[in-house]
Amino acid sequence: AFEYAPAPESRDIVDLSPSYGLFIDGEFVDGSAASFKTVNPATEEKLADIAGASSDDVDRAVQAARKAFGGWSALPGSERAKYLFRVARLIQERARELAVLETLDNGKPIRESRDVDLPLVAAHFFYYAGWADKLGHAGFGADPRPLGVAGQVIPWNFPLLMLAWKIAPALACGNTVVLKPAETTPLTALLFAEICVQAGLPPGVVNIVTGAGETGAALVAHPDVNKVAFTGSTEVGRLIARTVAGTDKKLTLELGGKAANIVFEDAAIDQAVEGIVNGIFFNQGHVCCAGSRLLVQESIQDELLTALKRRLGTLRLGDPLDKNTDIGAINSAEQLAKIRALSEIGEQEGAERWSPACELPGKGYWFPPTLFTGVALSHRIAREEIFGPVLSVLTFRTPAEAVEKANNTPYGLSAGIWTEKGSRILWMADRLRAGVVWANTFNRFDPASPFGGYKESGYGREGGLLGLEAYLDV
Ligand code: TXE
Repeated sequence: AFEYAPAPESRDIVDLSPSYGLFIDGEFVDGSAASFKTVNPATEEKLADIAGASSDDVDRAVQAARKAFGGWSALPGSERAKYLFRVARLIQERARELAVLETLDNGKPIRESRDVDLPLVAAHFFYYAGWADKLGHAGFGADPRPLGVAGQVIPWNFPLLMLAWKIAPALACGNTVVLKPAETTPLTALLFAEICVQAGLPPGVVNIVTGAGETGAALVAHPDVNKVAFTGSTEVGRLIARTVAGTDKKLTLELGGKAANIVFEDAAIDQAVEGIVNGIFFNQGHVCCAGSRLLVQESIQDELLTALKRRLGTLRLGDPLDKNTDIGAINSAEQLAKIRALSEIGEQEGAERWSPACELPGKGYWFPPTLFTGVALSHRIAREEIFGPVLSVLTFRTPAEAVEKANNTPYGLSAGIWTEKGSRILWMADRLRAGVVWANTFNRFDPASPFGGYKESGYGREGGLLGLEAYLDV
């Protein structure tokens, strides 16, 4: 029963349909709310029309997931694992197609979707497939139980990877899922639905409803949803927490960040420069754990900034489908407006703005790599999430001052430390209020490693063993 058909041949070129339906109970169906279009942010050209899910459609999807829950949760874990391994292999087989589609819909460089997003997406399905028959040995008691129907709402910065973070552990634990992708990046979730069909996943185990915030709100509020998982803005996270309060739904929230990337005078400077660039310019800075504040020790400020500016001058911005591109398009006009507005505020507040000479394409949404120096902790560009390719530089003198400044933010998602001193790494990591602390690296992910924030960055963990706990009654 678990033999799968070979992947279709020559699917390197994406064959886009003019329109896409909702995926409910194993089938693509029409939506009853207004359809909307998804565009290529690098060209502003329409890619496809997408069905809009009304609250009735959300209800149908939740009912399909409820109906499927009995059978799916009753399957032995080893059988659920077979389906998940199969999904993982199909993702690998169709990785090029998925990567091209992700880049078209999101604007991220193909080098990233091909070499980072897609391998991690497959890795999450493999990792959680491996747990499906070992849940009794995961430290949660002999017989942990799935929660039921999971309602999952995800953002546009890593459309397929956020889907994997949410769907893989949910299914491994025996839950069924209704997922709402972001309205600007629905395409890879819909291709994933096709992969679920190809993998023979029983109807109703995975359902995808497309639409804007109202669709997400209807899903989160649905009385038959047992677990809500959200990644997105702190503002919407708060709304969702209010909706879920007073119900028996479990909730995990993964929200914004304002991470400090801390460089000490004894750091290997060239390596630190690469880490800073990766920290803030990876995915155009549309990363919740982006190293958006550079904290540099005062004694090396000039040396580091000179090296960093030289490096920024070599970054190539342009066509996301070009394999040589480092910086792609900003995902939407709204996000571009937010980045522009906060950058203007940075100048008004007195920080000094710098970008390398860089020609922006005439069409599409673009923002050059940007550096702000002379930034004070009180400046908005040092406190608010810009979610774009903009780095705010601050300085410190002592490790204690670095800790104080790094923690001086409402967020607490991640931090980075660059030093050759092992003891200092441990001393700092103990004191940084961040869910993830990287040392001499940045933006490094692994499905076995739990990820999530402190403070206004949210609660709950995704990834690793703790990522299972979020989908189980233990
Ligand atoms: O987020 P929203 P937006 C931050 C980042 C960015 C800002 C705004 O700073 O500039 O948020 O981005 C759905 N009930 N992050 O407006 O609105 C929405 O349809 C239920 C950080 O895109 O939070 C989408 O699917 N769902 C972040 C998802 O929520 C609702 C990633 C996220 O959209 C809803 C993205 C509602 N009332 C943005 N309203 C991160 N942590 O990585 C909207 N949605």
